[in-house]
Amino acid sequence: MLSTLIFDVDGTLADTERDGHRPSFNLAFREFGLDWEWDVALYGELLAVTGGKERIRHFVAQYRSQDPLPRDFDALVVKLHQAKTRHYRALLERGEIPLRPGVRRLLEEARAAGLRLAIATTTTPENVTSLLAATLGEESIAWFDVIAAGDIVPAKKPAPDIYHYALQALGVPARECLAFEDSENGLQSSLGAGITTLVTVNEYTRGQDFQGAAALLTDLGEPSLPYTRLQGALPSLAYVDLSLCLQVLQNHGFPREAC
Ligand code: XBP
Ligand code: MG
Repeated sequence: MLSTLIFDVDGTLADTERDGHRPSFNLAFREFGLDWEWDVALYGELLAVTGGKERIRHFVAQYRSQDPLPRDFDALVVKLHQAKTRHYRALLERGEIPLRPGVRRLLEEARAAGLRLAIATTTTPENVTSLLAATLGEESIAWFDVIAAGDIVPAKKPAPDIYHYALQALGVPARECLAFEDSENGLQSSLGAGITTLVTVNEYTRGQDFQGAAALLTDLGEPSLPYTRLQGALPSLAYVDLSLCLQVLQNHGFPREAC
């Protein structure tokens, strides 16, 4: 039985990283007078670390280890991330990042069929609500019974914490859920919580290891713009609707709760 769809945000609901988070980090670095510039290629490497604050710390440790640490570095990381989030939300509110193909259509179909919707993401709750408001309208925030986001859990993806949190808040077993992810870190997180997962890739994640995914697609597709199947037993050219979601869960569902 499929009762709930759980969506990742960055890379899944919308292609937010290259032209959203990345330039927002760079604006924050400039605002604080730092000569750090994350170009498209470097950002692709930094995406191995989830969480914006964790990513900044990783960047300094890996790429600026020769520089003396700025004074009160921990406080600076928090301030940089707050500034970045401000820039990112402004960019979303200008409508610069659209939803990926099939996202609106599947959300609306799921709502009409009485399925529950939830979010499990590493980004901040305010980034989630800004993206939803900008793309689907303020009222869409209430479509999601649970928005599990960011620092609400101690360990970010690939740890399963955020998906465990979402399942607990929803009060549903993993076997009734289908997760939608875009990255290896995200897939490890949802699988770690025992949730059957459908992956739609993007330019940053296409080459990653998606072992365990129920299906690997270019996107959720539209009737007029079918997805391309990259892995798994779904039809090779189609679009993801609830009947396909049910088929995925039946064919690939976990026979047991995650340990
Ligand atoms: C992707 C992430 C986030 C974003 C940046 O999240 O790892 O950290 O890159 O957002 P998702 P923050 O789980 O939705 O794929 O700076 O707010 O962390
Ligand atoms: Mg993602």
